[in-house]
Amino acid sequence: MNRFGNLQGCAVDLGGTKIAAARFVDGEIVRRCQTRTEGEAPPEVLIDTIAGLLSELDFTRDESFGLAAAGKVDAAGNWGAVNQRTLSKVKGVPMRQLVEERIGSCLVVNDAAAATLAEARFGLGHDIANFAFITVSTGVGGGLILNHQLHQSEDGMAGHLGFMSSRYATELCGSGRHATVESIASGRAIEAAAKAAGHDEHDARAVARAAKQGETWADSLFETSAAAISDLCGDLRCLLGIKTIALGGGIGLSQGYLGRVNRHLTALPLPFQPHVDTAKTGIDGPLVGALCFTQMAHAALGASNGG
Ligand code: BMX
Repeated sequence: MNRFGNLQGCAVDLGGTKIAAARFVDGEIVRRCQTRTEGEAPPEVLIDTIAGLLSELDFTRDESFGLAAAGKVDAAGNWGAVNQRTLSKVKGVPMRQLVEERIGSCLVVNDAAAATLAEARFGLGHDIANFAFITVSTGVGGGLILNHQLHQSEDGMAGHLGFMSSRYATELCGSGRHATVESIASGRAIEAAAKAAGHDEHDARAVARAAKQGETWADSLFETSAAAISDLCGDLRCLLGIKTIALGGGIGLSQGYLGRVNRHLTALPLPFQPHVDTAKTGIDGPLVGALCFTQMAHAALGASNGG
């Protein structure tokens, strides 16, 4: 059995830091390319970047593709950044329509929701009725599987776990809310805290290296990030009875981060401790999930047409 079942076609993952594209053949990624996300770019430039990546994969208009994007995606495929500091010109964008005009047929889904689908089908959430995915990356995102279904809301806000409140946070978040999990635990938050501590040449990877080399200021930033994520896991346990949570994203998957989260979790009373492990679909989760989402939509359409 191939790693990702029978997935076939192209997928794009537009995250806060990078835009990645991949071509799947019979459940395996056979080609991939990526570029940096220009956070200040207008939507049409971001769409052009997507078009450029897909052309590197010899995508043709008669194909359709799956697009996972950071931001909220409503039922009509309109796309808007919740954290305006990450994608500052993405507001109420008719993304599905613009992409179809510029590139070809595509379905759009939030990137963390896509990774949730991927993990439910090929990873930690397989065959589990109630499951959550949390990405710790540029932001903190998430997705919920409730009764074996991806939980979605009309406006695309459902699953935005990074905008829950955190007792470790005090700052104004890019979402406009104060003291969110994202504002203390995300890659951007770690970078901002490093800068505030006088280490302004450190991105999150550099902070991780410093922590590994025993720098206590860097270690404490990751410790606080992990503590906020472990609180979020405890919240999901008592809010939705979720017992299994997958952790993804560049920071969530980084060496030692899961151990930090689980150490904080063991400080909670047992009923608040879900099982937390790293996402088996890894950094490819959003790409895999974008195609899963597209496959599910086409199957549902076929069924409703009596196909
Ligand atoms: C933010 C939000 C989510 C996204 C999450 C992870 C924006 C632009 N992003 O919470 O929609 O899923 O970050 O995004 O509002 P990533 O770029 O870190 O993968």
